[in-house]
Amino acid sequence: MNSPESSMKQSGEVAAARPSGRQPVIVLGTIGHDAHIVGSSVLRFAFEEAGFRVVFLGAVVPPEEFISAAKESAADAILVSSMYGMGRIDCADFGDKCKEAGLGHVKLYLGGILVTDPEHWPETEALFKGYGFDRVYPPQTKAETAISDLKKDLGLSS
Ligand code: B12
Repeated sequence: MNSPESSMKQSGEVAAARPSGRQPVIVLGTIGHDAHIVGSSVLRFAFEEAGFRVVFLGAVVPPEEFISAAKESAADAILVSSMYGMGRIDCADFGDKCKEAGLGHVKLYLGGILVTDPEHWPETEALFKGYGFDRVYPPQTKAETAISDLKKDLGLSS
């Protein structure tokens, strides 16, 4: 773990990479009735360490709560974790709900263990992209992968 000073330096670096100079904000949590909180917590600390402000909603979060938190915090991205296999139900139309709430510009990322049945990954990815997610990650994805992707998507990477 870095010292608070080095975290502040990193957060300053990420913010300085933006024309606005504003620290990028993500909303993060585990959707629906899903109680698995460990993966989200790992992501939380990794994103904070990388200089993002994280609005951490914890586990058992209804889709509407992600959306209201993103509006309140003027979030750049919403990161949804789904571990218990009910992702199809919890995530259906998430993108449409975000657009209806005026959040069409917000990046939507989804990861975890999304389906219970052993489908081929490209089918699973296509299914959830159809629900409006910009990026969909297979099980065991490392936080670093999503951090690197989000920096790219927000135009922050060097
Ligand atoms: C611990 C655990 C529990 C604990 C959770 C405690 C808690 N509060 O967190 C308890 C005992 C409560 C539990 C309950 C259940 N569980 Co459980 N659980 C697990 C277990 C063993 C470990 C999960 C974990 O903490 N992993 C450690 C973290 C660090 O890893 P991670 O969660 O995978 O997250 C990483 C990546 O996946 C990724 N990631 C995750 N989300 C996202 C999101 C984004 C955007 C990105 C980029 C990356 C990302 O980043 C993280 C860091 O690298 C897994 C098995 C497993 N090996 O995964 C089963 C597992 C997830 N559980 C499972 C099931 C079925 C259940 C129950 C439904 C069982 C039941 N019948 O009651 C209930 C559901 C309860 C509920 N309402 O959610 C299944 C899910 C099957 C599926 N999806 O098809 C699993 C896979 C076990 C299995 N092999 O069957 N569980």
